[in-house]
Amino acid sequence: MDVDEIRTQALARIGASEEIPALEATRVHYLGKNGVITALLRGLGDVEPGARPAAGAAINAAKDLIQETINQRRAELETEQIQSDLTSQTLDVSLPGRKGYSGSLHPVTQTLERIEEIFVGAGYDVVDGPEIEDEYHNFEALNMPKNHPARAMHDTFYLKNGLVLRTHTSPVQVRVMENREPPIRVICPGRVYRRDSDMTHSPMFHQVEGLVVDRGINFGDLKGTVTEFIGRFFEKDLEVRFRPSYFPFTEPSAEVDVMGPDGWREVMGCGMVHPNVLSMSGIDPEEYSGFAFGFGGDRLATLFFDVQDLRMFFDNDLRFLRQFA
Ligand code: 2NM
Repeated sequence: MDVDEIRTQALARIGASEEIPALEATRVHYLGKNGVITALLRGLGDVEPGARPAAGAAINAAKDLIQETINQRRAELETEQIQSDLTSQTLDVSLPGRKGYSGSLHPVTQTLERIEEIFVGAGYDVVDGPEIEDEYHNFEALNMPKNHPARAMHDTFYLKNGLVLRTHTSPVQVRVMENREPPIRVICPGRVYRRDSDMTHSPMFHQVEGLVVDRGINFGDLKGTVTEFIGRFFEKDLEVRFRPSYFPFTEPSAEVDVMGPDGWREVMGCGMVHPNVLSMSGIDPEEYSGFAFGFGGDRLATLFFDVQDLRMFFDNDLRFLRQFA
């Protein structure tokens, strides 16, 4: 083959090379150490001296053209590669991201915070105390001496050394009466424990108790406070009923019902603090009187959020909890 044929064939092969490796093979075939063009240049020695310069120039021109054409083809193939990478590998930034969930306060916490807000707005202090109590603060100081039948109603968890898991937050209020002078206005939210579990009872639940002690506090103050609280908590003017009841630590005592969709619903207990309870904690019942009330924070949450089974609040099922975010 002469140079012209080789050049023509080489240019055709370069144009037909669709991938960079194929193009590189073409380059080696013509311009490599053992390539076709290289062989022609080596063969120049056998050419008749007079024809040598012209032959050499022709081969070199072919060699330069082949090299130049390969460079152009390589640039083309690289551009094509980039274009195809761009189409096959681009990110569709319009795709929606994977959905994440942000945490939120537990519905019982939300409820307790709303309750605290209402009472703080009325000038009450929020107070807490130990969940492990001695029997004196949990029972005796609340007018429930040993063997008092009301103690049996509390389904107490007993610990060693005369300690108990508190069955209500009243012992916190006892400690307030021991340590402060009237006027006293406190609410005590917190966990309490009773050996009880069904649709409406969990062995751990949250109580909120309120206590007001001052000169001249009467049952009208209690009724007004409780009624106002219920209206603010449920965010509507609900019908409220006070029904006579009994607690060892209050006299008189009442249960408070609220009119719901299917009739009266019990929401809390309350009463005038028993004179024995005041005097045991160092407050003179001749000079001062007080009212107290108590309710389940979780129970109020079930009424507010319309949840059927109170234990759902403690199952930690995220499908349930996310509904309150
Ligand atoms: C209730 C109902 C009625 C109450 C009484 C006291 C204290 F410490 F002052 F004696 N604290 N809480 C009380 C009264 C609690 O819960 C149903």
